[in-house]
Amino acid sequence: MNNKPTTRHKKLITWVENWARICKPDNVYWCDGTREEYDRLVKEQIVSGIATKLNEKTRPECILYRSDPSDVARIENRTYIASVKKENAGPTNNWIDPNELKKTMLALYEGCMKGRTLYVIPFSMGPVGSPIAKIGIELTDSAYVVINMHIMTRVGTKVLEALGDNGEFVPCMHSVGKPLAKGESDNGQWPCAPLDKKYISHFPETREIWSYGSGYGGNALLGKKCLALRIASVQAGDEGWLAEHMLILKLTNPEGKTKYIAGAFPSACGKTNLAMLIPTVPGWKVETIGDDIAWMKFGKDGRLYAINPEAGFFGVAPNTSKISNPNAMHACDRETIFTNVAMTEDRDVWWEGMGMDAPGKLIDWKGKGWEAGTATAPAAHPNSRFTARAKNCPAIAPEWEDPNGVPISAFLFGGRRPSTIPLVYQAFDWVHGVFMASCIGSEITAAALDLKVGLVRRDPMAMLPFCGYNMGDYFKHWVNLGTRADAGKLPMIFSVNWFQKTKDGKWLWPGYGENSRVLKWVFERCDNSGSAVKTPIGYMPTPDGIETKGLNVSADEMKQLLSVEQEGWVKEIEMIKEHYAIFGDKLPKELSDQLTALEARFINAKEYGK
Ligand code: O2Y
Ligand code: MN
Repeated sequence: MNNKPTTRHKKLITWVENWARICKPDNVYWCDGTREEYDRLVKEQIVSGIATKLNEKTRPECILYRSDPSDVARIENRTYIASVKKENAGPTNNWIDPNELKKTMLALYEGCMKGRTLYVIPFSMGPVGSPIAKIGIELTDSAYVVINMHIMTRVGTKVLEALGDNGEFVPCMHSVGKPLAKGESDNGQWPCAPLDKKYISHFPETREIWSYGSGYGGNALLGKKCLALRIASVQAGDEGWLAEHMLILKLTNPEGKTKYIAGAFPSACGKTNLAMLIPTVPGWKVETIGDDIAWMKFGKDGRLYAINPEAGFFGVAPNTSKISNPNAMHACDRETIFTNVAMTEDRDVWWEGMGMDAPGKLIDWKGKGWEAGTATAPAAHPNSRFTARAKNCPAIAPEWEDPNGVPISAFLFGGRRPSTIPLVYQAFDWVHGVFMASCIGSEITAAALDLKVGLVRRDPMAMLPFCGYNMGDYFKHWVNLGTRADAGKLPMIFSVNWFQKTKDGKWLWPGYGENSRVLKWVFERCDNSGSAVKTPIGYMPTPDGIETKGLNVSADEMKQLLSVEQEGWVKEIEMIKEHYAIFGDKLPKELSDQLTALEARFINAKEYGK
């Protein structure tokens, strides 16, 4: 057992000792990040009954967990930005006074690890030693968290070596919030606290994360949403870089020329699919750098360089199939942790939208028998996940771990918009692009059982749940970055929308691999070759700008996909005014000027896109 500190970093040792005194674990274990450690923890979890070993022939080195039904997703209404001043959390975050929150949480943490081991996880977000990477230390009483962190980040001794005796780290405190009495065990049950005791808390001034009561995903794997987005966005704002909810892909044209594109889309808009896309346009190739988060800094050449701070994918299983995303399917062929999917009789995995019927009787995500035809609920939870190693993805780019990152040529911003927003258009310039990004979002559908059906839930830069400070200040940070850089070297900014529908509710655009047609135009615009026409909303492809050979979309449908409808945009402008109103005087003047200019362009315009 590594129960002695494997570092001489005094501040770190004292911090761990302090938490051990509060939480009173039976043991303290310093993770070394080795494969042997991973295998041992997996074995222990299988023996204890909390994890199930899957079929070694069909799913080598794969295991399955079933979580508690109260602990199945990120919980935004229990997620807090506890800045000293409420104004600094801004109108889009849950705020609590940090002293009050710490008092409440310290009472919960008191003795919370009795009967358990406190694992110390040194991890690096980004390749160890990269000038863009950051180190975090997560304390947790969950072995599930340790093995997931092994896949999602770089863990262990090499990180402590990079930290040295007094390096900087982000302290990340986590407990499942379920102490064990003497002789008690979890008995194969997922440990967590009730919903009203769950807290996912961020202290931006001290760059601390405290999480209590949930063992699931973004609530517990603290490197991902908590560190790499909420805390890192604060650091990026202070230090002049970007921590964004973006995929990064590498696009290669038939001549072998490559460009790197980053894209921000709200959760559940197909980011993982786009990052791993297989183009339908002959000769073009997409490779993956990352599927969820991008950290970007300016290089010496004035261009913006991005790294993927993660080392794996925490992907949604339902609707992932050999058709929608063969690369993701292959990434979870082996060495994968599945959470809340269904299990087949021969101990393989199954989920809705996997591309084949359920093979016979299943065990559903709640551990109960399930049969197609008689079942009344899905076999896999809609937010069930695979934790897969990036290196096992066939589409991973050879340079995905380049410590210096890759130079970004374009940013894509998108959401689910059944009308008004065209398939693709390009910003006139940086500030106009920031304006576009600040307005993205998805239309609220009847399925969400929301009273505001038809309205747009805005998700600026897809960062609504992840921006660790006042979003008005975050907008200003984006505007300012443009003034610090040579305009010609900044990424070009594009809006994309794969989700337009016909009047009778059918998708207008096939999506998936066909999105490569849009990527091709984006590539060509960045290469000064794609043809475009100026409209009130931005530059749009000319009728022949998008490659349509082999595409099963009619000329009329293409016209609709690429039209600017005056009526829809007049409504859109009114909705943007409402959206902007919540930021009060924190809304940068540059962005309100953009809105005024957009409105003026429509007033001056006679007819567009008809
Ligand atoms: O529900 C969770 O805890 C995971 S959320 C998530 C996971 C991977 C990538 N993105 C997200 C997200 O919500 O954006
Ligand atoms: Mn995400």
